[in-house]
This record gives sequence, structure tokens and C-alpha cells, in this order.
Amino acid sequence: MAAITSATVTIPSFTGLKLAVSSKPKTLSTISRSTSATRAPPKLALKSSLKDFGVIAVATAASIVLAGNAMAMEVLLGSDDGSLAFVPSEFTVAKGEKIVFKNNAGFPHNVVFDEDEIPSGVDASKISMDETALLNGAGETYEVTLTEPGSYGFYCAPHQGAGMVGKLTVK
Ligand code: CU1
Repeated sequence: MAAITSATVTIPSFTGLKLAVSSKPKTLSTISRSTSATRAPPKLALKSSLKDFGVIAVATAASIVLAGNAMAMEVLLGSDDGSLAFVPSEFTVAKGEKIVFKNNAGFPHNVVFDEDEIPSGVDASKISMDETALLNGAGETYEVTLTEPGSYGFYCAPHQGAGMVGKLTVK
């Protein structure tokens, strides 16, 4: 037990927070607590994205995602010139096509689908990162596969106000 690192200690508490958050509306105190938790070691951000999104959404490292997945749409989080934007910010995927959001610049970022801008019957929380979870390091990814055709609006919670929003179509 002497080998325990701060990361191995922090992750379980973050998971606990996430479960508590998803079961009821977020409170300001919950957000600030879990935000500070995600700011801890860089390694933690990657771990915190490895959440239980169910069968349709998983987050993994880009190298794993792209290996053996010819059909994957890659979306950069932050443009090469540092702008706070999804690149591309509008795109179309086939249903079942993997979408890989990859940290590029200006992070931390995350990916949250707007519950009012997705097809009815789709649960925004099941396809989104938690609003308080962040991708902190270069190259970190969030991956999601959408199966319901329609239009989906999404945003980066930290940068929504700066215009980091996007729209995709599943057909
Ligand atoms: Cu962002």
C-alpha cells in the first residue's frame, strides 16, 4: 500500500462524485468540488474520462481508438491556431460511425451534448462527458458512437461562452 499514488486515491472519489451528480441536478458546490478534483494530476483527466457511458459511448486513448477503426470521424478540440472551437464544428456521420474528439489546443476541453438539441428519446447524459470532466492533456480523446439519426448540438462546457459549440448530423 506504500506505493499508492495520489491518482489511485483520487479516482475512486471522482467516480463517486460523478454518480452522485448524474442522479440529480448539479449544484454549484458539486461542480466546484469535482472541477477542482479534475484539475489534479494530468493523468487523472484521462482516467476521469473513462466513465461508464454504457455500450454506445466509451473514452479511450487515440491510439487504441484509431487502430482497427477505419470508419471514425476525428474532431479536434481547439484549432491549430489556438482558437476555442471544434474542428470541424459541423459534420455528418453515418449512424454507428465512431466519433473521436481529440484534444488539440487550448485545452482543457470536454464534450457535452445539449439535451434540447438532440433527437427525442436520446439521453444526453449517456452520450456526453460529465460537464465537470475535462480532457487536460494533448491527444486525449473522448469517443462516442451515435445510433439515432438526427441532428445533435454539442458544446465544450468550459468554452461554451467563447463559442466552442458544434453541430453534427447522424444519417
Ligand atoms: Cu473547450
